[in-house]
Order: sequence, then structure tokens, then C-alpha cells
Amino acid sequence: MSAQGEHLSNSDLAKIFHTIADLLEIKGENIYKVLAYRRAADSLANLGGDAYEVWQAGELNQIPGVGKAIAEKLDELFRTGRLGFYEKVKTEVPVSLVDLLQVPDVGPKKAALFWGKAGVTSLPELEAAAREGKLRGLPGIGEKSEAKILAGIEALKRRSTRTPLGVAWPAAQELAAWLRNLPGVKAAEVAGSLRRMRSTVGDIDLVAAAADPKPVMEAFAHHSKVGQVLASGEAKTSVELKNTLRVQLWVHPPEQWGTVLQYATGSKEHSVHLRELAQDKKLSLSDHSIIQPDGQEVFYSEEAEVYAAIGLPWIPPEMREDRGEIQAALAGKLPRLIERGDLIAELHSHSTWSDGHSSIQAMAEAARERSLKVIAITDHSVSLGVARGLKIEDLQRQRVEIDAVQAKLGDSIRILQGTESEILADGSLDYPDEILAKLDVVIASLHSSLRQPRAVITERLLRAMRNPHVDIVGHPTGRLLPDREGADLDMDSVLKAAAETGIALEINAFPERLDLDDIYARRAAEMGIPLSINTDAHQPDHLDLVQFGVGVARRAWITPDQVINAWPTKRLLDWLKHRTKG
Ligand code: DGT
Ligand code: CA
Ligand code: ZN
Repeated sequence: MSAQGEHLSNSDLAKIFHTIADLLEIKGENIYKVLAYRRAADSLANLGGDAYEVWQAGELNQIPGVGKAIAEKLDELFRTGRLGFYEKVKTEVPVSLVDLLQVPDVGPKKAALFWGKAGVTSLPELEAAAREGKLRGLPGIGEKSEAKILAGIEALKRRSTRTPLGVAWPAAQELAAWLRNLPGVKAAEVAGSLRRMRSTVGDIDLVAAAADPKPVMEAFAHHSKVGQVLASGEAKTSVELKNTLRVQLWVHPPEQWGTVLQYATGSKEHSVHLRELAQDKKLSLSDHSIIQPDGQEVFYSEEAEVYAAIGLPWIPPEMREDRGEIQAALAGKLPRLIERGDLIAELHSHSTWSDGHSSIQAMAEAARERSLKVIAITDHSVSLGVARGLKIEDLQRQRVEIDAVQAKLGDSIRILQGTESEILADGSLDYPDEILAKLDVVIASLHSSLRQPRAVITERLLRAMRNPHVDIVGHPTGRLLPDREGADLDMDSVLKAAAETGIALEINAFPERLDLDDIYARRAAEMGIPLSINTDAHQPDHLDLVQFGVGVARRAWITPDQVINAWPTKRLLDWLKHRTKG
């Protein structure tokens, strides 16, 4: 193979364009130019396919946000690996200034000020200048803001990465419940990227409704989990919890609830687009109201009323990323997104037969309690020694136990015997075909040698997918949040193979996985590939993690018909049977 794997990735490109936008903004460039780079960066980051291939096909102009000027720059980057314009901007504005923008309350204007008037070009220099009292006295900077900048830098140092959804979610729900119990609080909800179910979040955003916001913000600032208050204003308080998670709380009167919840949910890109639509109707949408053409300010107590005022149906939070949802809403074509209640089957779970913590019966009863009709026990296969994978004889003994539990529990829950088979380094599976043929469900997963080169690991996965006994590819990329990247798979080939073989791809709901992610899940669904939302439960309460997988699916615009776990029992069982027989 040629230097195929060497080209710039979508995220490399997004990073370059984001940096250009930040540098131009610090430089004081025209804001529209800045926004154009930012939009291109976001579009590249969210692109399902490889921008490099789009370039090869001569179709760069089909990427949203990529106009002629950006397309020329992409072309230069792909051809030469560098970008003259970027080099030039970097000679004008030190690139390390971009880091300053991560400090709360430091925007491009202040970064430019610190650079121009105090000679600061990097975060360590900003810290030193603040410690030496060199910032106070600059226009608009007093002792207080200097101290705040220092506190912000400290907070930044403690925060390494974004927080996984599965960590932030329970913490946020607990805080929201606590707020609901405060006197005077009429409602409290989780907002921001958490409400949109992003797989990782920068912080927790909360909204509360209370006629008198002040005492609520006071009480919140003194919550036992709060480590320090980063900022507090009229209607918003930002704190850092003792565990370093940051939380923003908006408090507004109940009659403004709809507008505030909409604003705080974002995304920013979605809301910017909404504001443009509002402007077309001569309406001015702010964080807490809409101002009509005659100057009258109108409040909305329900989110749906805000959308209605702009001429739209209510849009589910998970879709609010400005990825076409507003156009779909305008056209009356919002999909009926999948919900947890649509799912009747869990097809990926573990028991004490391998590395699970509970018996088959306990898992089946837990599934039944959650109104599921089918659970597949898919313990690990023999070669995953760390997870006590099952030998062929073990599989035969396990079948006897499953039959016994099935007899005991009766028709209320159907227990399937499956396996989560290792995909070995050469792409073969762990059991011979005649054994796989006897199992009700076969999941094929990559757990080891994930760092094989792209061509090798892609071919390895494709080979497993071509085995007609395989029903589902488990957690396809093998990524672990927040930091372990997935295998370097050629996802275009993987998706193409799935479409050809009719195999299902998993959306693994385990919060560290969320794999497929929303971008690939959406592409898969668009290609007609069946998806399977599973928790990978190792104990009964893991079955509730399914809500995170449903969140990914909703972010991917997925409808019940596209998810095999949501099919009627007979259709699902027929599909599994047909596949197992090849
Ligand atoms: P994150 O925290 O990085 O995971 O992402 P978000 O989406 O939660 O963003 P965050 O925490 O910075 O802000 C929370 C919400 O506040 C965001 O979803 C929308 C709103 N918001 C923040 N900044 C702006 C802005 O400049 N314009 C508009 N329209 N909304 C904003
Ligand atoms: Ca947030
Ligand atoms: Zn598993």
C-alpha cells in the first residue's frame, strides 16, 4: 500500500481551522471571516466520511460550510501537507495565545489585550503576569479580575479532559433533584450537552425556575459538593465541584422557563440557526425572551412555545446540533426517534459463566422486571482468558442451565444463548462454524491487538463480518471514553461490508463505549444497516445503561424500525435464525 494512512484526518483539519479562527479573532479580524472558519471546522469534525476521500472525488464543495476559499485551503493541505495562510497567521499572532481562551472569562479581546499590553503570549506567561500583579491596571482589569484569572488557570490545570456522559449524568440528576426540593423552585432540569446526550461533556448545565432567583443561587453556591464559586451574576452561577466537575446554573422566573431551557440546552450552533429564522420573522430571540417587531417582550413558559413562535415543531434535544434538524422541522420531516420503551430485547449481556457478576437467572429476571421480552446471554469466548472465556464444553453445559432457567421462568422472558466471540488477530472467530451455528446470537468483537495498522485491522474485521454466523458486530471501533481512541478502522469499508452482508452494527450503551458513536450510527442507518442497541451488562442494574445507547441513537436520528432490539419478538427471532443458518 502507498502512504494512504498518512493523510490529514478530519480532526486534524478541524483543529487547524479552529486554531485559525481563534487566531484571527484575537487579531481582530472581521467576525464573519472568523465564523466561516469555525463553521468549516465543525463541519469537518462532524463529517461521517473521510474528507480526504471527498477531496479525491473532487467534491469538497459538497461539504456544508466549505466554500471556495476553504476548499482551496483544504486542497493545499492535502496536496502539500501545509497551509501557507496558516503559517502566515501564525507569524502574526503567537499560536500559544489560543490556550488563553480556555480560561473562564478570557475571550479574544482580553487575550489581545494581555498580548499587546503585557507581552503575554502563552498560558504560563499569563499565570506569571497575574501572580506578579502585572494585569491589574490594564483597561478593564482590576485586582479582582486578576485573582479570578488565576483561579481560572488553577481550575484548568486540574481539569484534564471532558467528562464522560456516564459520570456527569448521575451527578447532574442528583443536583437537579436537590434544586427541585429548594423552597421557591418550581422546576429544575439538566440542560447543555448533557441534555443533548453528548458522549462527553465540558461541564454540567442546570436550569431552575424560581420567582426570586437570588436565594436559589445562594443556596447552590453553598451546596456541600461545591468547591469554589467561579462566577456569579444576576441569573447565572458557575461553580467547580470538589471533584473538579464544573457546573453552571441559570435561574429565571417560571414564565421564562421555556426560553431559558431552550437557550441553555443549545447547542450554540442550533440556537444561532434558530435566531436567524427568528430574524426572518423580525423576532429577536434572546436567552430569556423574544422581542417582537413592535418592541414588546414576550416570555414563554414552555419550550415548545418558543419553537412554535419561530414556526417550528418542538425539536428533541438530542437532535439540536444544527445537522439538518431545523430544515427537517421546517419541512415537517422530523423522524419519530427511538425511545427506551420501544426496546424489547437485550442482546449483549454477561453472566458468571464468564466475567459477569450475576447468574443467568438473575440477569433474566432483571430483564423481565424491565419489561423486556428477550435477553441473550453472550459470554466471552475461549481466547479472552482475562474474561474467563468459555470453552466449547462450557457452552454445552451453559445451554443446559439456560434451558432450566427458561423452564423455571416460563414464557414471560425468552432467554437466548449467544456468544461474544473474539475476533482473533487473523480475523477468524474463536469457535468453529458448527458451534456458532448452534448459538442463537453471535456477536463478534475486537478486544485485543487494537493498534494494528489500518489496513490490517480493517481486513481482520471484514473477514469476521463475512462469516455468515455472525449477527452483530459488538462495539465496532473499540474506543474507550474519555481517552482511548478506537481502532484505526477504515469505516467506509466496514459500513459497506455491513450493508452488503446485512449484519447488524452495535450501539454499545456502556457509558465508556458509546460505540458506534452518533456520527457513524447515523451513516449506518442511512445506508439501511440494522443497528442493535445493547448494554453489555455484567450485572442486573447495568441494563439501565440502555438510556445512554438510546441517547446515541436519538442523536443519530434513528427510528424504531432501524433497531433490531425494537422489532416485534417474532421478527427479531426470525432474523436471528435466518442469519445463524447463513
Ligand atoms: P460542553 O459543555 O462543551 O459539552 O457543551 P455545551 O453545549 O453544554 O456548551 P456550554 O456548556 O458552553 O454552554 C451551555 C449552553 O449555553 C449551550 O449549549 C448553549 C448556551 N450557550 C453558551 N454560549 C452560547 C453562545 O455564545 N450563544 C448561544 N446562542 N448559546 C450559548
Ligand atoms: Ca455544558
Ligand atoms: Zn461484552
